Amino acid sequence: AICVGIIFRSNNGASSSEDLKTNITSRCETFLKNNDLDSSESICNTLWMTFTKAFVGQDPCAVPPEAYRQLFQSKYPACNRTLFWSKTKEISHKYTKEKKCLETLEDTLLGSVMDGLTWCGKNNSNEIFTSGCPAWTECTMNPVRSFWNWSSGMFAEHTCGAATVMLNGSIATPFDPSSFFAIEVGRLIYPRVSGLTVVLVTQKNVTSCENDSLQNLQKVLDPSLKYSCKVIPQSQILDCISDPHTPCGKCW
Ligand code: AVW
Repeated sequence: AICVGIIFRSNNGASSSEDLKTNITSRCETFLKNNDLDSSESICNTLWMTFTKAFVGQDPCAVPPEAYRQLFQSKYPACNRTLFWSKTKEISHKYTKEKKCLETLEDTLLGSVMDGLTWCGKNNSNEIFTSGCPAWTECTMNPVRSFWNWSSGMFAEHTCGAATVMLNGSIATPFDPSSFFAIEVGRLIYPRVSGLTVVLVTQKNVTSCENDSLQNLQKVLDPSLKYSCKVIPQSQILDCISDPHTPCGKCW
């Protein structure tokens, strides 16, 4: 009987929709409180309503990134403080959580609220689902991918000054042209952005700054930007994160 109950609940559209609403609005309120932003309840209710308008009633393979254009975003990082990442999710977020000089998309309101969540709707239905949604590669215009596509693009368009990216130096292709970071690269335009520093995080010395994919990154980057690349052992970054005496910005 217990099993039947659990299966019923996890497949029940109404309850998963309520859970998602509770989760999103409470993450939103927590974010506003932790960031000394005006934590009026209406911001988070508006966020929820604008969010659902983007995909409810839509075919879950036909939600374009622009569907999210009305979403409210909090303040973006100040100039020189943006950190992009690709295949380095854990370490980059560990770093920004501990050392407060750089911020990722997931340190902004929308990024922190939606991180790790899955959602979709259905054509001609007002239901919201948090499971049974299209798999990541099943179709590109799914509500989750389109959200990250849109918010990554906006995040990059609001980046100014010297930008930084943590790439994974333990894989063969640290710069993946089909990644969200590739979308972001295309939006880093001089003189709003002055340069891009690649921090190539290595565990074993698999990749160097001469890697082919990093040559491709330089080809698609606005040629007016000052490009630099450094190989930094992951252990160095982890040591720096756990040492409160190393000043922010001195990890590499
Ligand atoms: P990523 P990005 N199945 O590490 O450059 C399920 O490749 O794309 O970095 N989820 C997936 C899949 C998949 N096949 N591929 C990617 N994801 C999800 C926003 C997963 O949650 C920030 F500003 C993974 O952790 C960064 O600068 C996440 O997408 C940049 O875009 C990122 O995949 C990172 O995107």
